[in-house]
Amino acid sequence: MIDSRDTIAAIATAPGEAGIGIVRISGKKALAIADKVFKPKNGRKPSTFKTRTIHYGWVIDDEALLTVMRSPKSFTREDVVEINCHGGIIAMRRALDFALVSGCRLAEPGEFTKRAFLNGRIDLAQAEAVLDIIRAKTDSSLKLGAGQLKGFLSSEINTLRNSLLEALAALEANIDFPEEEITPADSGKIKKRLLKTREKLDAILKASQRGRVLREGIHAVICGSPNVGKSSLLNALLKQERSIVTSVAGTTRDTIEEIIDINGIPVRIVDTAGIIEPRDLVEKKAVSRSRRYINMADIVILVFDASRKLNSQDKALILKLKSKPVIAVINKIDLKQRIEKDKLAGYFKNIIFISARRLKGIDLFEKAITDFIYGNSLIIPEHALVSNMRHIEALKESGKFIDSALKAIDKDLDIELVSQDIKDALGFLDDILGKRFSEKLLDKIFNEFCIGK
Ligand SMILES: Nc1nc2c(ncn2[C@@H]2O[C@H](COP(=O)(O)OP(=O)(O)O)[C@@H](O)[C@H]2O)c(=O)[nH]1
Ligand SMILES: [Mg+2]
Repeated sequence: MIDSRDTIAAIATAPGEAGIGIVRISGKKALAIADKVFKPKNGRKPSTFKTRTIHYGWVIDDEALLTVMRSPKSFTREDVVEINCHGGIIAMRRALDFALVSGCRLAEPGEFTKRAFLNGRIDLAQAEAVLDIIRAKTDSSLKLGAGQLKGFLSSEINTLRNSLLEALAALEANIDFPEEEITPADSGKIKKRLLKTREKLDAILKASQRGRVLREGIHAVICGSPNVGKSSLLNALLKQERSIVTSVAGTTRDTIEEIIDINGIPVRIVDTAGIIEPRDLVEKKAVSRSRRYINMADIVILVFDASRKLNSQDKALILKLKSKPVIAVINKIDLKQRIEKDKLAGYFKNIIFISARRLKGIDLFEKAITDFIYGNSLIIPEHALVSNMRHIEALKESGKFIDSALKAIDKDLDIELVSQDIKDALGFLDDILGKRFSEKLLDKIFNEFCIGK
């Protein structure tokens, strides 16, 4: 086990060449280490510096700035110093090594954030939000993470908790009575409270689908016969050339994956080779890979060429993809149209007409994706959505125990039993906030972080 009271250090910025790089040190000895590592121009000792001040000086012979943040007003609530030095790998490594030999150890992944949690500055959902913010791929995903870090989600969970705590208090007021039965008046009150909590919990869970989409994105795969314009469509979406676009059939021999931002949704989009009958080993591999992507995909984008009649490959693809959610895209509408639209309309609800080359209809295509994901569901502000699978599972479990408590009341069961159900429901809400946690859970969460965060 790691001694959480020792002092830790790490490079907090991304490796590589950059204007500046930051070495972060946190713990009781942070200022004593700064005394050894940092030579301020004014000749004073960093341990005499006021909190939240910044100072010019040197680390060995490199110019640097030192920021001092004393406990408890720091990210970890411990004494923290940050050394801004030049961003080169060697410059940063040297500053870090100097700190390490001066009496601290290298931080574990996510350990600064873990300390912020263990020292009570943020709850567990907020700590998880830090990682979501770092990983956010779109503006909306960022808003989601930022809202969670600010505590919007935590405050929703706390509302649920308080509501359950009230029900519990009302229930336990009955325990002193000899019959150990709930008075009818109280029983009505407690039921009402539990039902209201259940309702609110359901609303949060319902909106979580959108939260998950924003946090994790969706998987889309582009299929279609060779030469219909699959790569051109991906490029039109990327608005930059990425995969090779050419008029030779079967150029995209393998798959290409990109993450694109479609109205705030991170869409992982794979451009497949579009081969049905492989001619060689390379194509065979490409076909089996496409099949895997198709199985995994939330949505398939099936592209057709407007300028020709449906061929056997198109038809084979239509049959193969019948059971998947498909957006059919008819491309090359800038050319004379020969495709049998009526036939396609019999297969697909969603047909979008575009010209990937002329960048026509791309916005309609993007709207089709957004509609597919959100349907007509109400748009709830990003900042209050549940997006993390761990939170969703805990909410579901909590809901089960609320249901069980309600049933127990209806059946006039012992107060103890009802009370235990409510306590279990509370326990799962506590899991979300980290009021209750295991070492194993913390390891799982923080091991996903990088060192220095
Ligand atoms: N006229 C026209 N040609 C297009 C359009 N989209 C793609 N093409 C052309 O069709 C050919 C095949 O495109 P590509 O994207 O490589 O098809 P893929 O095999 O399905 O990936 C290329 O010559 C493209 O320039 C379009 O909207 N209009
Ligand atoms: Mg292609």
